[in-house]
Amino acid sequence: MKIKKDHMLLYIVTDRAWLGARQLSEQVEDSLHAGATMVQLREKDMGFGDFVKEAKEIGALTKKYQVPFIINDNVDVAVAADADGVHLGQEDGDLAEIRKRLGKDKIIGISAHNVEEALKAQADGADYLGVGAVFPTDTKKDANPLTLGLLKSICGAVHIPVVAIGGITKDNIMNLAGSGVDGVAVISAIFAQKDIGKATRELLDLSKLL
Ligand code: TZP
Ligand code: MG
Repeated sequence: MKIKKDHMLLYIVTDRAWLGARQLSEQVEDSLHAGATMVQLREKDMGFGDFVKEAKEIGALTKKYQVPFIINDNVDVAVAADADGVHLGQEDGDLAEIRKRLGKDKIIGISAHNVEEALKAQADGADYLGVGAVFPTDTKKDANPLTLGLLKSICGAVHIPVVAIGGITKDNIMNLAGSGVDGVAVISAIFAQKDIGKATRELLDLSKLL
């Protein structure tokens, strides 16, 4: 699957922290049903076998809703589960090598925190950029906040799609208007919510106004 700017509108990134008695696949499907435009499976503490099994399960859902399915960090899991692509940080390996391994049809997203990283990722063949943290967040403890001015500079410097991430909620998303982002990537604003469908619809409607 090739990435389009519209896939960035509401990019949901999973987190098991707020599962309670529910299954992750149920939460993801609630959001897909309500219009989530892209899904990233993010597991920081899961063994390979379980990660692949879960990736196949979530991947089947994203196929049903025809949205891209991305694995955070783990290229081996993405290959084993035949995901649509991977999302990598600056320290997660050599983009050229990973591109060779995945092939040209898979999606590679890269986290960028300044114009230099953004331009390098684009030149090296990244399909989209994740840029943040645009607001303070408790979800990723080591995320450094970046100014809206810098976000705007990054968006202006590249032609590939850019998604903002970090602390985005329905109450602050409109502060991103005019920055040039193509959409928002969120964890807690979806997965920590009681009514995931409602949270998805609200954020998606606002994201379309950016
Ligand atoms: N990368 C930068 S901030 C962040 C990640 C993964 C966490 C986003 O989570 P939330 O709950 O949407 O702030
Ligand atoms: Mg990473």
